[in-house]
Amino acid sequence: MDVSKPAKAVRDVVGTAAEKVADALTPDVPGAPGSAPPTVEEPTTPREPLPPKAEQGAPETRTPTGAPTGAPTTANGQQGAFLTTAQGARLRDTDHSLKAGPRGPVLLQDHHLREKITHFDHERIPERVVHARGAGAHGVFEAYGTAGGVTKAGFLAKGRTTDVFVRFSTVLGSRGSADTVRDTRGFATKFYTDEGTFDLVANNMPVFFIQDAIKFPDIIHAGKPHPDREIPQAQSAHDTFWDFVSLHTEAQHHTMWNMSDRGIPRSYRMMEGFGVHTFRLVNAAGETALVKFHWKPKLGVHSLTWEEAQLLGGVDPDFHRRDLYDAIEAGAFPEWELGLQVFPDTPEETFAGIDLLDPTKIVPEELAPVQPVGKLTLNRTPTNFFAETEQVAFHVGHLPPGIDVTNDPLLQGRLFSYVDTQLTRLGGPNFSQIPINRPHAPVNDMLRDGFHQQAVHAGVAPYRPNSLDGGNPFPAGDDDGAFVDVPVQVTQAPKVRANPVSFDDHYSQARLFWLSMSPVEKEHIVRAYTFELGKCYHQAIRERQLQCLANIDPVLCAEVATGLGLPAPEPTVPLADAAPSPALSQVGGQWPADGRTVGIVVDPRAGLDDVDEVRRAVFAAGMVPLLIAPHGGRVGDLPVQRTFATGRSVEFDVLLLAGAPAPAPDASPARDAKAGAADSATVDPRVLLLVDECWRHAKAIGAWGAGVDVLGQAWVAGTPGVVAGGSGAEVFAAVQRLLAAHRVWERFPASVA
Ligand code: HDE
Repeated sequence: MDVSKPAKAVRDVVGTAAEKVADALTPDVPGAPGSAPPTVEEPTTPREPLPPKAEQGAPETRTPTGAPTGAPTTANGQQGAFLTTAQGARLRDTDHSLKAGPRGPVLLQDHHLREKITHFDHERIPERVVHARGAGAHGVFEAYGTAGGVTKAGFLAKGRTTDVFVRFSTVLGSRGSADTVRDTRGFATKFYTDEGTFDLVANNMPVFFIQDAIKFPDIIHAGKPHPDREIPQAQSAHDTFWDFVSLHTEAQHHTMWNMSDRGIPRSYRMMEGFGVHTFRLVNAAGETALVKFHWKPKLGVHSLTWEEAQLLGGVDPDFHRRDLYDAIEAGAFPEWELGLQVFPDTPEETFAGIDLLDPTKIVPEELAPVQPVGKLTLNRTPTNFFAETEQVAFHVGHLPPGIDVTNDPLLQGRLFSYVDTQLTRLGGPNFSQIPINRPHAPVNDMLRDGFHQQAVHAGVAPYRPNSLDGGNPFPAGDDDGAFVDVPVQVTQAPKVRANPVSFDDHYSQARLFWLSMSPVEKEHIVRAYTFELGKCYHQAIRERQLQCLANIDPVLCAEVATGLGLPAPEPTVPLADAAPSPALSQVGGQWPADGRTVGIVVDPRAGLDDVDEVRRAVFAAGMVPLLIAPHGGRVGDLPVQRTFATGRSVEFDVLLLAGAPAPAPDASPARDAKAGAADSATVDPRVLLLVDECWRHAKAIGAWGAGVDVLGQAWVAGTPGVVAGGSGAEVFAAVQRLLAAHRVWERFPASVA
């Protein structure tokens, strides 16, 4: 019988490297599951549970009321070598129901069967109504001590370190939706301070769609899938979203951020974070200041290209989650600086004419610099996604002494919403006793009973005042670190459903953002609006949004109108006289490349000496090399991570070509549609596709040796950001320099100034 080409290739690999197969699977890049390599045979000798993976962290083992237990974090995990019931009785068999004879029926008395099925039936909890799709990690925050002048919060005192858990998220999609959709990202941080937990529940954009929380259900209903067909998932490119934001023009500033590259981050590690609202800080002397919180990523702010984001939605819907966890596992710990913009606490609550209570406005950093107050490092992945990332419960009202809220009407509504939603999502009022939510400060709250109560409260008097429990708990005074409700003066005014007049300006800062963009970023904004509005069915909605764009900028409006085939309207309001804020642009700098991914195409027939050296150089530079070869297993002594069939350019930040591999045995459209018309090619067409995609996504490409021929065949030789010749190490060094700018922007000159 004829052996097909791909089957033969597999046999060849297995045949030539049979003795190495188990070894070939040994992980040397991040991402392999399990803390020990599995054996081919099923293990049958009883042993204790394996330890967690080296990079995994878990909530500290505190009691439900915040006391340290000293137990290892594995104490919260499964115990013992043997399978048991939930009551700890050892079980002999979990594969067969208890039956009246081998042919049944099944007996109702089978407790193990019923327990197993019943528990499984209840494994799901309601997903978050927004921010359902997310990924969390453990870390530590170290304070610089520079905030002492404005706040008495102890965790910001010099040198103080505080454990944190951070959850990143998208807003609109369901739990199983793709990571790379165009959307705002959540950036929620739980600081386990010894004065009580502080939750900084932030986003990667500094403004919001609405000025008043009462409209939150409206914007979310408009952004979620249409209620009749439940499509589209995790998208803003649809009629109801644009219907709302074009009628409700205070959303235009946030919408502009979403249409910019900020809406499609390259990585959670490469996002800024913003507390959005203005908060009020109080220092040890009782003086107050108004502040905005900022997270600044060490790696800079970077984005995907739109086509990458779309391809990743199919090729790797877990792209951001994988990137975060792989980076931590590789030791490339993500870092951010926490910074404050500080404003005087005046009765008007404005700064440079900007209303600090309006969450659709920023204060440009050029007017109020961001002052660093500490550093966040994420250094542990979760041990259990559900226990940690899914059950973590944030709340904007979780504040330590020294930080207080303002009257921002959006913030005020959030103060209600977050507990309310956890009651349903986490099944009752005791969610703060779930391990990931347990405070690292002593808890004595007089809250009692309720579903899933885990504390065993002693005493008889959970009320105040009491004498039966010796008066405990006592109110804390100023010297005991009590929380400070700042006694802000409330202005005498009639009770109204109305906004301050300053909230009526809906366009000036959208224009400020547009004018602050570099030409290439403007191109991306034009194409995002054109794509999204092009996906709407109704012309009336497109026309209405074009009118909003006309009120922001005539060039932007005209470019989008051209793409939609509609006339560009005239503005209906005078164009704002906005000064650009260069800090808003993400291009033009040089940044570290920690944890970036380097794809290396190899040809097993060619020499691999250079490849090994380059691979080591990539590791040494704190990046992750992925070898891409015609087949899996090994090439020479080197492990293959991707084949031409499984690899896709969107997984890599840069591409290196160490060879010009001939079409592999599976380079046939019948086996891999990407192979296209393989017959006439001398290089595997999937390699040419890798080059083509990397090129159009403005990624640096390097080639040496036979790899240089591939550049010619792909028609990219000699173009910007394509490095050829020299040794592998020299090529990698040149590509590394290009990567510092994130992309080779000059490859595509912009048409919008
Ligand atoms: Fe949220 N938001 N939000 N939000 N939000 C939630 O709380 C809400 C807003 C943000 O990883 C929910 O536990 C209202 C602004 C993040 O667990 C819910 C309003 C900002 C997360 C809720 C806002 C955020 C949430 C859903 C308008 C940036 C994910 C599940 C007043 C500063 C937290 C949950 C996580 C989650 C309500 C507006 C950030 C329903 C009513 C502005 C990062 O309570």
